[in-house]
Amino acid sequence: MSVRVDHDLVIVGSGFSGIGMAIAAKNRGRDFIVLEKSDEIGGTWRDNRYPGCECDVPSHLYSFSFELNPYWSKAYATADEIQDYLLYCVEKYSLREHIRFGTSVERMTYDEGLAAWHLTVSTGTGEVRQLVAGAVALGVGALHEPVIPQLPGLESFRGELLHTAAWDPGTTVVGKRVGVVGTGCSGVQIIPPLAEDARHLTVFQRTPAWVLPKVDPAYPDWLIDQYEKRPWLMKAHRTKLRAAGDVRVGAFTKQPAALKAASKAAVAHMRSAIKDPQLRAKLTPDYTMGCKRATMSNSYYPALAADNVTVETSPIKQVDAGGVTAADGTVHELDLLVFATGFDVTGSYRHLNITGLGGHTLDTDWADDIRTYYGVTAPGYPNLFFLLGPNTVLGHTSVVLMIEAQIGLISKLLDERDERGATAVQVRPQIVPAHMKRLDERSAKSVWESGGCTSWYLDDEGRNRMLWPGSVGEYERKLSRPELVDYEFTGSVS
Ligand code: N01
Repeated sequence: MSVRVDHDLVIVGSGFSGIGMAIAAKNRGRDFIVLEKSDEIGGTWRDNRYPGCECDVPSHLYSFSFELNPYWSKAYATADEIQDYLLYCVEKYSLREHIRFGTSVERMTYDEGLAAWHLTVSTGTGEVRQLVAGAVALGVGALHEPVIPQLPGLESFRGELLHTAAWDPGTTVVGKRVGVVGTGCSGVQIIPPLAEDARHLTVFQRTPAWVLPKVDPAYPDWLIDQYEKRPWLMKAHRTKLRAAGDVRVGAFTKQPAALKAASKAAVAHMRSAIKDPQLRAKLTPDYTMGCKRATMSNSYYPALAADNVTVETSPIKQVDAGGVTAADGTVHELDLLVFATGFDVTGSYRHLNITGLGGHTLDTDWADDIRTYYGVTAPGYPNLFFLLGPNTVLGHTSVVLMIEAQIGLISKLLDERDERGATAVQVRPQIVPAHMKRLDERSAKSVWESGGCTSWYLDDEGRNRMLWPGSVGEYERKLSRPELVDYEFTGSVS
């Protein structure tokens, strides 16, 4: 029995990456579908619905360049507003008919003879199906698989447990004793609203965050009107935001000294809200700003200074039915324990069980080190593309810019493959080690590797495997004019 390709392109995930890729595929007339394991689109912005969830990238830059939105209500959009924007894009480009909701990829295996991917997918009803795809674009994201640390005794806790990325919208904290573990970006955002309503809030802090003031004005109606009537004005605003954001990368990659002024501003910000010197000492970071993603909030420090809030810096020793005991013996009785403890950043790929050329699995190939070419292709995995993959996340400006550059490259490579009458495209394996070496050399000088902290940016060996160590402009230039000799086009359409 001959096997046939079901779809030219299968896109996995319907967050910013998946939606952007789907729009490009539709515009180019490709036969494609989108597999989405949840029952709605949105990815990060569908899942992260915790109180206070916002984007710390300016709204007018956190959108597709081809679909600017004059209606952003303020400088930094809330999760709800971003989700509404993505829903609008899905309707405008009639993508819904292409999306298979409740469909989870369990396994992906490359068939060299067919130059296509066999996907085993399961549906919400438990049905398991097979699909064959001429190419696969993974828009599954790094910040997707929530991590709950394995604290001793956690299973015995009788209160409620929640992770920020799986917030139950029906949850109320009014009158409750609440604990929050983690003070990264999610912790800094969720702590103020919880502190406002909870009877008592205990913040379990392992490492203090750098917190900058947030300048977040609402856009007045007259400006929204202007942006609607004169899109060039909105584009000019975006251009300014883009330039101001992208220039900051130098401070992270080359001149951490440039972060001194921002660090001073953050310390002054803390001092203005926190009068207790002991609390100040607990909240003062001992690593260079930017080593972990810096945060912005005007309500975080006032929340920590409130009478109903305790900052616990003694490590968590034990959880029992009634709450948490710290290593110094302090007992914190809790009704609700919230984990703002981040994500398993390579888990989203691991769970896809990807097998490429020669029966090699991505899991094994990446076990000692992750190797990609500009984060989009990986040697040994033809016709497979990563969106916002390794070494392409940003700490300084909008990742949507990176996603668009990647979509452009993927579209070009697939068009080139088809125009040549080839059946497969993959990066030449021999050029990848030199590319990774260059990335390593640049990352070694960065604040992420040398700033005196650990973070999800680094692998177990302390190598940056998440962030792009350059400007968006540089990345766009590399991807928009790809060296086609860097890729192998093989097979022929019979
Ligand atoms: O996760 P994180 P996040 N005991 O991994 C602590 C994006 N984001 O969800 O620093 C005690 O950064 C851990 O402590 P330590 C953004 O890119 C963006 O906050 O490891 N504590 C840390 O404090 C961000 O970088 C927005 O010592 C434990 C925290 O949990 C990324 O998502 C908003 C612990 C985890 O911080 C992830 O942010 C929100 C333990 N056993 C998120 N285990 C925007 O605005 C972990 N921690 C765009």
